Amino acid sequence: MSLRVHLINPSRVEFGVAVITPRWLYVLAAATGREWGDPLIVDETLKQIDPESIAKGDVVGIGIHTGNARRGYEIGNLARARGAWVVYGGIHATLFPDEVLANGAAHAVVKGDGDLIWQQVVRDCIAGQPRQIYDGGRIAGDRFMPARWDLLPPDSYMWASVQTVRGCPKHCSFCSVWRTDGQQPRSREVESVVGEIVELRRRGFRFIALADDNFYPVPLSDIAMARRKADPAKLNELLAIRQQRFDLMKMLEQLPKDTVFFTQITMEAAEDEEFLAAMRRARIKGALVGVESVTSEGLKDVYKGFNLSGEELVERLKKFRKHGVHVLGSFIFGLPSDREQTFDATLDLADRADLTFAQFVLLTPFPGTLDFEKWAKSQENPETIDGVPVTTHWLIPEHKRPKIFSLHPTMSAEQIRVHTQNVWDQFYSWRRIWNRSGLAVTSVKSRVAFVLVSKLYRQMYANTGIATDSARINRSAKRAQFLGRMARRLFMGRPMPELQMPQ
Ligand code: B12
Ligand code: SF4
Repeated sequence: MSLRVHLINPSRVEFGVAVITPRWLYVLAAATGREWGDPLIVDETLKQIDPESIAKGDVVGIGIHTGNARRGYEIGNLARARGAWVVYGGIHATLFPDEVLANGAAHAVVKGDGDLIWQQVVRDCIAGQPRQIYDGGRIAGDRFMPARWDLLPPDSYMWASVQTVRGCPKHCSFCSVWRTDGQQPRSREVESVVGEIVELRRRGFRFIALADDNFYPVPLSDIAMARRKADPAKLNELLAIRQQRFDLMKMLEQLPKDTVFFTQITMEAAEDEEFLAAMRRARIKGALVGVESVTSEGLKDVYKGFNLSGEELVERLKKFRKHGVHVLGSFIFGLPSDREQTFDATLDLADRADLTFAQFVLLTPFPGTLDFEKWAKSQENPETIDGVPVTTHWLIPEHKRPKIFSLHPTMSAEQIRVHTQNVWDQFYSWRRIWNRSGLAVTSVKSRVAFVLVSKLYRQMYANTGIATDSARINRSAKRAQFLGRMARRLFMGRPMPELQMPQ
């Protein structure tokens, strides 16, 4: 049999169905080209790989972020033992190429964007001469590859993901995006983005995640600043990016009325009525907003001074809802300024700010972030678990990995974990979900769907992420599998093979 290219998204937990398509798989599939046939795509969040599918001389591409790097390394070792060429890419490989070479049985590591360089890497492997390190760099927005959605497995995903802009001008301390993707927003061409969405709608996908770091990369305050500084070059650049956002939304507006979008955005967008109105017309009905903390001290902890706190925060979040944008509020627990009362205060705010969904994540020093650098420096003699220092926590077996890394000034790690679990439990209690469903949708059928999706979200992200015992994690994965199969049907639409590009 002739050699094949494999693209593998590692995961230790499999759900049978997944919420969002891992976009890199389908972008790299497009970047592979047709010379070696269609790549074999495996997303382990659906089903684990079959080692037998990998043969001697095949090229195996593995994409890793920090959370799944360890599973990725297992796959790499397995693939290499079967005689395949092993290549890694993704954010974690970009940050730690040497670690990947040492632990992942890698022949090669690709740093940065894979779109343009991947075909060369495959070719070098097949010629038996891969380089150890390739640098894909940060490519310009107009060179991003549209994904190969024709390779999607049937009945597996609820939402497809399309990226419209990469990079973020902010500099939050817990986030690596502005350092790896850069602070200069790189917008994709509008036609290319909409072309992909049209193809997905033809296939029956009507829920699309705009998988951007920040869908609102040019706040009005930055434009005002460029005006004040009388910097015409900067001003024109910002206005052009802003205009491109409006052009995109104008085209989305013309897509079939049952098409719905979800994105990630900073809360500054709520100050911009014109932008919110365009979002409503484009049917961008949901947005993940990084609230992070409900206190001004907490916001200072994470360098997010552009966020609001207290009552102003409630009003700002409500503004999204008034413009038809449902908010998934994202909160971080375990910040140095957090106290026991912060948990209840956060739950109370989430209730009062009309949030439709919320996630409560534990402060984790992800590499590539300012938090990580500060924390790693503070660990003179880091604790080790199974011989692995906590400063490389992602290499510790998942079930033994600490959930909290920094010593908190007033609370124990277990206290923070238990309080966080409790906030998830309360926010997603039957009573609260049912009440929220009445505000979010009207018909009984839609309310039932809302309840289902809320429970699914909780099972997938709370219990598998924060729980410490593997029995609870397995139970949650099983429940999520069941809910996921039911929920998927609600998300799909009637295929529209005849759908044309809007003008
Ligand atoms: C959309 C998104 C999500 C979505 C959808 C996830 C999904 N199924 O795709 C949701 C909201 C569910 C999500 C969840 C989480 N996410 Co997220 N997410 C993103 C986001 C914004 C975009 C990802 C994307 O689709 N990009 C588009 C594709 C095309 O780009 P790409 O993945 O970078 O791939 C390119 C290159 O990296 C490279 N490449 C990638 N893989 C490979 C493999 C090979 C072989 C090669 C050659 C090249 C290559 O080529 C690709 C094309 O250029 C990124 C930020 C970002 N800019 O990437 C964060 C990001 C990946 N997420 C992050 C995190 C932390 C999480 C969570 C842990 C958050 C949480 N606390 O719950 C969870 C984990 C979920 C999980 N278990 O995987 C971090 C990861 C940090 C890190 N060091 O690992 C990021 C970078 C954001 C951040 N703030 O720092 N996420
Ligand atoms: S958290 Fe969001 S706003 Fe902050 S740097 Fe990252 S992508 Fe930008």
